[in-house]
Formats: sequence, structure tokens, C-alpha cells
Amino acid sequence: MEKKSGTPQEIAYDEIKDFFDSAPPLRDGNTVCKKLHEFLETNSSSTGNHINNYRVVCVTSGGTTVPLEQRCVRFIDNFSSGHRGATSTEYFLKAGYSVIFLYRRESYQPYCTSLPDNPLLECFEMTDESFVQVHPSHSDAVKKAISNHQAAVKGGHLLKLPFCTIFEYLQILQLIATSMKNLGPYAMYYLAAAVSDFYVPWESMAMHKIQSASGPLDMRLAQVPKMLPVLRNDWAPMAFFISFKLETDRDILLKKADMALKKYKMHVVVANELLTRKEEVTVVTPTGNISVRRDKTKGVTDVEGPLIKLLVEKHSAHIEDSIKCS
Ligand code: PAZ
Repeated sequence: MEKKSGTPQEIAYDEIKDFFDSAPPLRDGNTVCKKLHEFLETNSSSTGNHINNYRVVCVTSGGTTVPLEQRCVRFIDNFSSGHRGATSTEYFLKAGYSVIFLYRRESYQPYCTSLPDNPLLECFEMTDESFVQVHPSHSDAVKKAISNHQAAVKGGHLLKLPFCTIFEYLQILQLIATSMKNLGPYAMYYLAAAVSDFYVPWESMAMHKIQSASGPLDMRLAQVPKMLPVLRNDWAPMAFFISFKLETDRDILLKKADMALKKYKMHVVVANELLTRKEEVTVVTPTGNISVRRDKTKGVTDVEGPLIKLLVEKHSAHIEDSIKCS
């Protein structure tokens, strides 16, 4: 492979440019831009001379896929269910934020996490051939899910944008960041998606289904260029940033989270372990670490409730600091 020349930063920028230049074009890019424009217009209205600054958070959720063929039959995936992103979205909406929910297609959705796995078949019943009704045992949960979701969407506070591949995810994230730039410190990024570290570049990907007749498959995956520095420094320099760090080895988790905090100039890194991620996370900040737990004995049903409360406070402090400095 040809060795690139330039400073580490120049090389990083070149790699990102190559990634976007060679990615397959986003199929519904114009529709995404239009939706973002309308959503942000609703959320940054002005009254007289006064511009109302709404808080908008981009929540990323679920795992990105890595296609192995251009006419994709096989792909590499990861474990992420999107539960954290969906639950966190509900808490952000409750706290008065407008949310751009960038989610993996078919992953968990806001207000639906407590419904059964197959809501259509399990929540509804047919009383006779022409009448379908909600089963009484699920009636409250279904009503709550529908009314909360409708209120958020109709009120212009929730925009849901789906992705599947690593290409779609990064392309849409760039569109979101460009659209949200004017929000300055009122914008927040809550990057809970599990994003692939490796991928097959589009131009070196087989077009058709890879055949098994030629024996074992040798495949070299390229590294996905690190987008976090560009997102943080160029696309959204004033925004408040929360990234996530997942490890399976407890001994390296906090060290890696701390490294990410410093290297990418994050405001917060949320560190979690695969097996305990629903019970406990560590909020790593420049001023120290805070452990956030789900504590059933105190009526805390999930870890996202106290986590979002803490992050909203930190975001408020970030906004105040930014206003003082401007
Ligand atoms: O999606 P989920 O609820 O199953 O899991 C959430 C999570 C572990 C993907 C998230 O908390 C996280 O750590 N995301 C970043 C993963 C990473 O280090 O790439």
C-alpha cells in the first residue's frame, strides 16, 4: 500500500477525504438534508429580535455494518442493540431537548423498549375477523408508547434518521453536523453507536456475491479513519461532546476512556463494560470520574435516567461558560 506523506493531521484529513470520496453516494441524501433543515428551522425560531436557542442533541444508536460485497449478501456486524440510544432519547426529550436520533435500522426505538419483542403479534388480538384490539395486558404500555412518540414527532422534537452501513452512518453524521453548526454550544453529540473500526473500501470490494468454490476467504480490512477529531474540531467546534468507550477487559477500560477524553478533546467519555453496561457506567470527565448505577432499591429502573440527568447539568455549565467567553 502506498505510504502517505505530510503531517499526521494532513494524513488524517486525506484519509477522511478518501473515505468520503470513495463511499457509495447516500441514496436519499437530499431527503435527509431537507428533513434536517425543516427540523432545525422548527427548533431555532426567532421572536422579534430575540433568537430562541433550543437545545438539540444528536443521539447515535446501534451498530454499523460493514458490507463485504457491493451487491451485499454478506456483511460484518456487531452486538449493539440500540437500547441505550433509544432509552437515552426518551430522557433527553423529557428534559426538554429536541433529538436527532441517528439509529441502525431495526434496532430499538424510543418508547418501544419495554414492549414485547414482537409487538404487532403479541400486543394485539383479533376479536372477530374484522376487528383488531390491543390486548388488555399491554394496553397501558401501547397507549403510552404511541402518545409519547406522537407528541415528540408532532411537536417537532424528534427526528429519526436510519442508517445501516458504516458509509451511511458517517455520511449522515456529517450532514447532521453541518446542519447543526449554527446552534453553537446548544448542540450536543451523544455518540452511543457502536461504530466499526475496520471496513472494506468500496473500490476494492467484490461487486457480486463472493463464491465459496475457490476455498477459504482471505480478506484484508482497512481501518476506518478516525472521524471524531474532525467532528469535534471542524464540523461542530462549539458543541458539547459525549463519546462512549466499550471494552470487555475491565483493566483497560478507564485508561482507554481517559485517553479518548484527552486525545479527542471530549467533554465526557462514558465508559462501559460489555456484560455490565445496563447496570453501571463510569462518566469520565476532565475533573474526575463519576460512577452511575442502576439502583433498583432506590426505584432507578435504568442507568440512562441518572446518566442523562448528569449530562444535562454538564451541558448547562458548558453553555454558561461559552456565553461568558463570547
Ligand atoms: O446498544 P446497546 O444498548 O446494546 O449497547 C450500548 C453500547 C455498549 C453500544 C454503548 O454504550 C457504547 O459503549 N457505544 C460505543 C461502543 C464503542 O466503543 O465503539
